[in-house]
Amino acid sequence: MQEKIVILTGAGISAESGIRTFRDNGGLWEEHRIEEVATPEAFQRDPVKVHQFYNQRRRQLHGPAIAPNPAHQALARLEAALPDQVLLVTQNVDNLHERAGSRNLIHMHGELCKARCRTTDGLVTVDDELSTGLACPLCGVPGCLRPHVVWFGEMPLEMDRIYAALAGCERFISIGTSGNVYPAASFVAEARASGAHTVELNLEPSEQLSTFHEHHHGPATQQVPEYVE
Ligand code: BJW
Repeated sequence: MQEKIVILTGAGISAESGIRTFRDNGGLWEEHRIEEVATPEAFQRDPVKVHQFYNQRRRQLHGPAIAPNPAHQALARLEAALPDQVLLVTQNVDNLHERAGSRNLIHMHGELCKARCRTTDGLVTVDDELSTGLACPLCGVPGCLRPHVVWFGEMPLEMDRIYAALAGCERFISIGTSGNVYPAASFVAEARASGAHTVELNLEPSEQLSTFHEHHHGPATQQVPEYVE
């Protein structure tokens, strides 16, 4: 039987590529209040501040210093070695998994390099900055585009496909996530209830530790290649 594997990744897998996590020491939520930058209400109240937060992160992602690390690369090799068996679900809005070569990938919390037209729901690629004065290329209305990210209180993307994969997988591997944010934090319980073997690879024990059958702690660039290869 070909084993079906679902892999969930969080900010920890990109930490060693130079991208800040959210809740660690030095994480993004130390400098920015969630209610001011990561809710639909925040965007309605102060779109300039929210655009600044995401523009700054997009600029960093496009900079020469940021590149996929050995953990992203190991997951891309795993997918290539096991065609049609691996689904990668990332909570990250960066593009390091695709830059490493992963293709069967769901960005459940959206993508930093895309924006959404609030009139048509269509997506556009963003290479540069979003602003309140920018005319939307899809509907023409200035300031219509919003970052294509999932804020608190919004529904994460492609949930039907994710739940179907969790119900049908034999192995669930969680990498570099604190297990604080739902619904991603409950995926391990879903997979386990469906009979999957569940594995955590994280720098330190996560909030969901007791639900995993197996756990290995340490930096992703060591733990991931070691576990998957
Ligand atoms: C390393 C490492 C290294 C570091 N190597 N590891 C009460 C109870 C339950 C739920 C709720 C509740 N009240 C509200 C809710 C729902 C809410 C929620 O979960 N709130 C909690 C805070 C309680 N969730 C939502 O609103 C979500 N929507 C929703 O629930 O819709 C309804 C629904 C119901 C049922 C089914 C389906 C839907 C939406 C959540 C949106 C989250 N958005 C953000 C921002 C996205 C855009 C952006 O990037 O700005 O997503 S918040 C932020 O947290 C971001 C991340 O994807 C997400 C998770 O963070 P992550 O990846 O875990 O990062 P950290 O920093 O927390 O952890 C890093 C980990 O890495 C640590 O463990 C380190 O140890 C480790 N690490 N270096 C390996 N080198």
